Amino acid sequence: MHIVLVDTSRVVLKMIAALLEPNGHTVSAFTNSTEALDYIEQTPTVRVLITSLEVRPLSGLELCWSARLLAESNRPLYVITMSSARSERNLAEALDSGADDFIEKPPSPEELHARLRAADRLTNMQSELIRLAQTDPLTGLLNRRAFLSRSHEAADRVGNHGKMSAILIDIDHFKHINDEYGHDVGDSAIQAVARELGTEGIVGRLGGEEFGVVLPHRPGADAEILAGRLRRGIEALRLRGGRAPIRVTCSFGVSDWIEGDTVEGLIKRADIALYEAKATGRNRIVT
Ligand code: GH3
Ligand code: MG
Ligand code: MG
Ligand code: MG
Repeated sequence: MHIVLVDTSRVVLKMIAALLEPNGHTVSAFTNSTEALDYIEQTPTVRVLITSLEVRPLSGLELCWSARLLAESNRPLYVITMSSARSERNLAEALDSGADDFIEKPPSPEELHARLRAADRLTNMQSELIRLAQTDPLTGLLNRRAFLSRSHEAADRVGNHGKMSAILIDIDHFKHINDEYGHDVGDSAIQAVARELGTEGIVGRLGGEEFGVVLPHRPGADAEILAGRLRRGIEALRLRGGRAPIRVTCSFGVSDWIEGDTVEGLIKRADIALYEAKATGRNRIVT
């Protein structure tokens, strides 16, 4: 596991790293707690934070608390605090500040390894739960909630004056596919369209046979080009399930980020454009 280790003493850091590294762990050691927090924020592979309570400039408890807030935005992070003065109060304060565990300094190798095995079990389970909560099981794409949440995060980075665009995609006459060939063929049509959407931008299944793509930092013109490519790719699909190969087409609504925009506004405008694409004949793109 990738472990961030924080202590004011380089000797202590070296000693603990020497216990961890032979067991295959990657250790990033810090004497400064603010630098450690920045590193954790920028490094999604970090699974475990081990920090002394006596660190600076953020105290160990403040570091715990801040790391816990980062972890709430959908990443598993196991926090272990360390103190040479083990008192009931230290222990309770650490746990109340968001720590998962508390060890005495210096830790015994057996205890440290056992606690890290617990961390490994727990963070693996958390990762799996996070993955399940974000994924649409039929297509493997982001589900609606995760799609919107990623889009909001992207919009925060894009800001008021930046570029961003969206595409909404809906399969044409999908009821006909279900009615004519059955629900299983309908499902495989949804899967085939989902595969065709690829991985450019934030891609999600928003509902039954409706999908969304958000392109952070890219103008509507780029979204239009991508939509054109997707439209042609989907049109060229030939699905099995009937006597003859089954064709499928989609309609597309494209929208562009405007000053003071919100994700809701962006998607609403793409939805209006999509509605127009349906009304004017389907298998087309409206911007
Ligand atoms: P339009 O061109 O106007 O979009 O026509 P449509 O037939 O696609 O219309 P609509 O969006 O109303 O129909 C969607 C249908 O998709 C209704 C629903 O029964 C079906 N559906 C929704 N989710 C699933 C799914 O997971 N699998 C299958 N096979 N069908 C689904
Ligand atoms: Mg519809
Ligand atoms: Mg449809
Ligand atoms: Mg629909």
